This record gives sequence, structure tokens and C-alpha cells, in this order.
Amino acid sequence: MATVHHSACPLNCWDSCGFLVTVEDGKVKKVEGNPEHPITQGKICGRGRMLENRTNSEDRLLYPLKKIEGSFQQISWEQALDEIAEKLAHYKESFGTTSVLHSHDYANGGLLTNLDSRFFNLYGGVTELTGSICWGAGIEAQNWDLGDAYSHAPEDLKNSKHVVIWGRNVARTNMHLFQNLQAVKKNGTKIYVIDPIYNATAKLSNEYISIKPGFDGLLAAGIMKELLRMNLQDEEFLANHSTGFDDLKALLDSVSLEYISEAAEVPVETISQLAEVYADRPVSTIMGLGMQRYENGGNTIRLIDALAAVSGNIGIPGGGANYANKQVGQSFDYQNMTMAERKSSSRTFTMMRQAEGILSAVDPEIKMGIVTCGNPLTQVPDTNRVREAFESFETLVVIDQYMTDTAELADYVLPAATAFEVEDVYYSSMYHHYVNHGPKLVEPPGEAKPDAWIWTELANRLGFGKEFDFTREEFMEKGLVSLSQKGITLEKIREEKFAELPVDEVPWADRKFKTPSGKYEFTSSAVVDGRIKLSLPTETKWSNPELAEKYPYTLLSIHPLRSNHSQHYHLFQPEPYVKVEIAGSVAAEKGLKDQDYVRVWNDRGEIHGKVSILKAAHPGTVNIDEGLSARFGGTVNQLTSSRESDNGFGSTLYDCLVNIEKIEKDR
Ligand SMILES: Nc1nc2c(c(=O)[nH]1)N[C@H]1C(S)=C(S)[C@@H](COP(=O)(O)OP(=O)(O)OC[C@H]3O[C@@H](n4cnc5c(=O)[nH]c(N)nc54)[C@H](O)[C@@H]3O)O[C@H]1N2
Ligand SMILES: Nc1nc2c(c(=O)[nH]1)N[C@H]1C(S)=C(S)[C@@H](COP(=O)(O)OP(=O)(O)OC[C@H]3O[C@@H](n4cnc5c(=O)[nH]c(N)nc54)[C@H](O)[C@@H]3O)O[C@H]1N2
Ligand code: SF4
Ligand SMILES: [Mo]
Repeated sequence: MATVHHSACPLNCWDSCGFLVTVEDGKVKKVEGNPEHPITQGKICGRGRMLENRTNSEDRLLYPLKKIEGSFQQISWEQALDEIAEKLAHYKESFGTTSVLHSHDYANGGLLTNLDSRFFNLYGGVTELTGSICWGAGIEAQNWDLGDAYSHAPEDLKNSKHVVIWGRNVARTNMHLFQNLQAVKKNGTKIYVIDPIYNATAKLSNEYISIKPGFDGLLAAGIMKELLRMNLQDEEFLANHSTGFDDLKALLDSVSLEYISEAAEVPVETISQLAEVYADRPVSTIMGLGMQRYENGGNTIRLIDALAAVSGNIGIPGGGANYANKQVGQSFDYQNMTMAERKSSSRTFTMMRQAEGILSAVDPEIKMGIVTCGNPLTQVPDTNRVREAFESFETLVVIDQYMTDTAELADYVLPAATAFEVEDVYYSSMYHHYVNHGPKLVEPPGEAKPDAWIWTELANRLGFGKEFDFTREEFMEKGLVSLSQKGITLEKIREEKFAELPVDEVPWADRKFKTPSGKYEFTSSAVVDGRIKLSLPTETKWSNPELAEKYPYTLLSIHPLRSNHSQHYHLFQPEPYVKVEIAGSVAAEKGLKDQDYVRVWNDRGEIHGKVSILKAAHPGTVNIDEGLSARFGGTVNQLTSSRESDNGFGSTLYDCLVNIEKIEKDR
């Protein structure tokens, strides 16, 4: 008999939806939205619905595999765990624990996915990856400006007169915000979209502003110049709640509006009009993550933050410089779960430069890599270098549900359970502030096991099993200690299916910022020279004319509509292919039409695909959605650069020049 259960979406996404999952004969039959969920209200996207196929697919990894003479063979868990534990003990003994690299990303938003860190800390501390390919530059920027990266509650949008969607692909990546925008628009709120691509969100907007990729910081500077010229700044905020405004003023005076307009390719009249919009409070600025994946990404976000501050839109209902909502993650007690105090050695490489880090490591060299919840061979920039690095390990272990590009390279592949096969609580520090409960609904297929079981078994073999001698329930409780003190216990979350976390719905309303001065810092006092810079992307005609001569087009690689990164493509019917989306100007210059085969290349790599001409996109823009694995012709990261963004923690994935030409169909 079919039964219906509440559950939660584990995917790395803004929305963190509540599910209703139908189970019949021990199998997941259907995934739908839970109408009772306060934010997601019964609507979910195709990626969520496809978790049914992802759970039941015949391509799931079912047994531990070991590569013997170049091909994978099934082995027992006993053998896999014994051999991996032996290697871990050997590398620790011979070279120290930092000869092991832990590579991970955030593919699963469950609290217990943090147990991998517990394992590696108790082992002694390994080489870890810091920063974030995803949102690092912007997070650091908001840390400098405001002291942290907090967003307004979704419900607060109804208080906005104007909403500026700045580089967030809302209709595709954040569907419940899209619904919210539709609702507030009906009540008269005006919507503006600033993006190089005229996307589905732009269609909903009252006004669409096309911009040259990577030049948003300049645009924000232009808007501020106009605000100040018209004397529309919020003097009270500037005088009482900010520091460093003089530095910002000097920066704005150093550049002309005409230069800004020419470089950002936005008309002066549009810039003036946006200044008037920003002065007509409250204005909610909703930033995306794509536009900080440039060399100047941190400064871009800082200039947009500054615009929200100068115009008096910080800390007021209906306002905000909304980028991420770290209040959510900060509600949980990671320390209790990860036991960082127990590690005795440490070494870090940044996410971006991991390949370079691995290949140049000495004292000790990296001998072993263990990958959990991530697929670096597809997702990390400069794939050819990443491949070289991952091939250099003596031993590579990949824990995953599927045979990914990364798993293909492994010596051991361990089959992991999916979200419906374990109990956990799920949340996302991106948008809303609810935590959702996901019970165990079905058994994992074959011999697949929960990640936590794998860590426990390895810990037992390595002599620190005592620290893993807890049930899932007990581990969850460890992560919920401070919430429990506020009445949000595991019991309550289980019973009520989701719980509202105690966070500020209008962050900074008390004007007490988490910066060293307690004020909004236009010039950060957290670092040596914390002034904002009007910097540009690295790969543009303004910064590198020779490169732009050779490679005249900007390649974006935005998130796919129907897949979460690399996770869903293999379920598509018909099979996916590399779609090369180009602006009309590129089609005209290169004589290309829809369905033409092309190669897209730069000094880092090359990819082949089929042309699709974008209806409207900023001149010179090309896009290939990220996430496609090698077997379908990907990944676009063969072309992207591993340079870090200005404030050191972020990526420069979209700061990428390429050329394109027609070719005969491959094979
Ligand atoms: N369908 C789907 N949804 C997802 C994901 C997914 O894989 N698939 N991934 C989730 C994750 S992990 C993340 S981080 C979020 C990301 O969510 P978003 O930030 O919405 O999406 P991205 O694809 O990172 O960013 C792409 C957007 O930025 C625009 N853009 C690129 N460069 C610039 C620029 O220089 N200036 C401006 N103004 N705009 C620019 C692109 O045209 C596009 O609209 O999405 C989450 N949601
Ligand atoms: N060119 C380009 N590259 C990008 C981006 C871009 O915009 N352009 N976006 C970047 C961004 S924003 C992000 S967040 C990263 C995402 O990068 P990743 O997180 O590496 O991407 P996913 O495809 O989600 O890969 C996650 C892997 O984890 C596995 N997995 C899922 N759940 C579990 C689990 O519970 N346990 C274990 N062991 N494994 C699990 C999945 O099967 C999948 O193979 O990609 C980045 N890469
Ligand atoms: S992927 Fe995002 S929008 Fe889709 S169901 Fe999951 S949380 Fe909701
Ligand atoms: Mo991300």
C-alpha cells in the first residue's frame, strides 16, 4: 500500500523545499511539494521531483569497487574498509596526516554531512580546502562591509517599493523568490533585473538593464555618483552608522560617469534613473552569486553593498543587501559535531587552487585523496589541471551515489545512501530560515551505506571508534544543542516537519553591525588596506587587450535549469549535449546559426557543442551551462581559470575569454 511521508530537499539550492514523498513496496514512487511548508508551499522544481529517479536509478552505485589493473571490480565492504584504513594508518605513520587531502563540497544540505570533518579531525587533521568556488568573494565582501552576510526574510519583500534583482537567475535557481516577485508585482512593487542575459526573470521585470559581464561594481559606483549629485543620500545613516565614507567619496570622484557608462555599456540615463529608484526607499537589492565569480568579484559586491548603504536601504523593512543568509547555518553547533579541537596538524589549499596545491605540495606530498559530496573533476575550474592533480594521488577514494567523472579516476569507490535512505535535518544558508526534517523512508539499494556509517567503520579500524559510538539521533542532537535551549528540539522538528529558526527577519535593524567598529564600514578595518577598489575583471579588453584580441568573447557558465550542477543530467531523456548559447552579436560576427556545430576554446582548453542563439544577451556574451560530465561532452570547466577573486576566497569562473568557430559535426 502506498503511504505518503513528509521529507525535505537535500540539494544545494536557495529554496530548501519541504517534500511529500510517496512510498510503495519499499520504494520511493513520487516526490511532490508539501503544501504545509510556510515558504515553499507545495511547489517544487524538476530537480526535486527527479530525486525519485535519482534514488531508484539502475545506475546507482551498489557495491564497493576497487580499480584493479585499470578496471573496477566489486569487493566486499570488509575488504574496502580494511584496505582504506590500512592506507590511512600507513600515510599517517610515514608522512603525517596532512599527506591526506579531504575534498568536499556541499551537495547535501543535511546536518550530518558534517561528520566527515569529525572523522578527519580525529584522524589528526588533513589537508583541507578553504574558500568557496560558489560564493566566497561575496561572503568575504559582506563580512568586511557589514560583519556578516544576512538576508531579509522572504516575507519582508512585501514591504519593498522596488526590488532590484542583480545577477540572480531567480526563475531558474530560486523558484520561490520568483513566485514572491510575481505576488509583490501584482501589488505595485517595481522589479528591475540587471543581467547580461535576458532571462525568464527579466521577462517579469518592469525594466531590464543589460550589462557587460563583470562590470556591476562600476555600475553601482555610477549610481552612487548620481545619487550624490542629486543629493539623495541618507545623511543620517552616513553620519551615525557608517565609517569610511570619505574614502568612498574620493573613489567615486576619481572616475567619470561617461567612463562608467562606456565601460559597463549601460547608458548614462539608465544610471541616473537607477539613482532615483534607489532613493525611493525601501529598495530591496537581491544579489546573485554569478556576478562575483570574477577577479573583481569581492569589490563588485562591496560597491553594491555601498549603494544600498548610501541610499539608506540597510536595516529597514523592505530593504537589504541580500546576498546569502548565514544566520541559518550559524544556528547549528558544528563544533560539537566536528571536534576541530582534536586535530593536531593542518594544512589548507584554497578550493580554487587545489590542483596547483596538490601538484606542488612538499613536506609532505599529497599521497591520498578522499572525496565526499562533491564532483571536482566536473565542477572545479581548469579541469585539465584538476585531472592531472587527482591522477597524481597514490590512492584516491570517492564516496558517491553515482559513477562521476571524479569517481572514474578513483582507486576505491564507495556507494553512498541518498537523502530518503537516512534521517537528517536539512537547511540552506542562502534564502529562508526554516530547518526541515527528512525521515528515513526506504532502505538503500544493494550494499549502499550512509556516509556516517562509512566514517564510523573507518574510525573503528583506526582506533577512535569511541567518538563515533553514537546513533544518528544523538549526532543530530549534538548539532542542535543551542537550538534546543530555545525550544527547537529534534523532537519538535520531527513532529512539526519544519521549524522556524530564531533569526532576524530584518537584519541590522538595530544598526549594530558585526564589523570591528560596530558600524557599516565603507573602508574595512578588518584588513590592512580595506578601501574599496574600482577594479575590473582580468579577462576583458580593458585589462588585457592582447588576450581580448585573441579571445574576444566572454564565456559564462551558469547553473543549469534542470540539473543541480552535475547531479541530474544523466537522467535526461533525450541525452543532454553541450549547448553553446551565444548573443546575437557573436552569431553575426561569426556567421553562426542555430544548431551549427562549433568549437569554443582558449589557452586552457576546448569544448565542442551546438549553437543556440540567445533572444537577447549583452553583445559578446557566450554561455555554456555548467555541470555536464565528460561522457556528454563536458565539462565547461576545461575553459575556466583557477585564479582566485580579489579577496582571496572566491572563484573567477565567469572571468573567462574565449573564441568560437564553426566546425564539421564531430564524428
Ligand atoms: N536550477 C538550478 N538551480 C540552482 C542550482 C543549479 O545547479 N541548478 N545551483 C544552486 C547553487 S549551488 C547556487 S550557488 C545558486 C546560484 O544562483 P544564481 O546566482 O541565480 O545563479 P548562477 O548561475 O550562479 O548565476 C548566474 C546569473 O548571474 C548572471 N551573471 C553572470 N555574470 C554576471 C555579471 O557579471 N553581472 C550580472 N549582473 N549578472 C551576471 C547570469 O546571467 C545568471 O543570470 O543556484 C542554486 N540553484
Ligand atoms: N563553470 C562553472 N563551474 C561551477 C559553477 C559554475 O557556475 N560554473 N558553480 C559552482 C558552484 S556554485 C557550486 S556550489 C559547485 C558545486 O560542485 P559540487 O558540489 O561538486 O557539484 P555536484 O554536481 O552537486 O556534485 C556533488 C556530488 O556529490 C554527490 N552526492 C550527493 N549527495 C551525497 C551524499 O549525501 N553523500 C555523498 N558522499 N555524495 C553525495 C552527487 O552524487 C554528486 O556526484 O560547482 C561550482 N562549479
Ligand atoms: S532543488 Fe531547490 S527548488 Fe528544487 S525542490 Fe530542491 S530545494 Fe526546491
Ligand atoms: Mo553554489
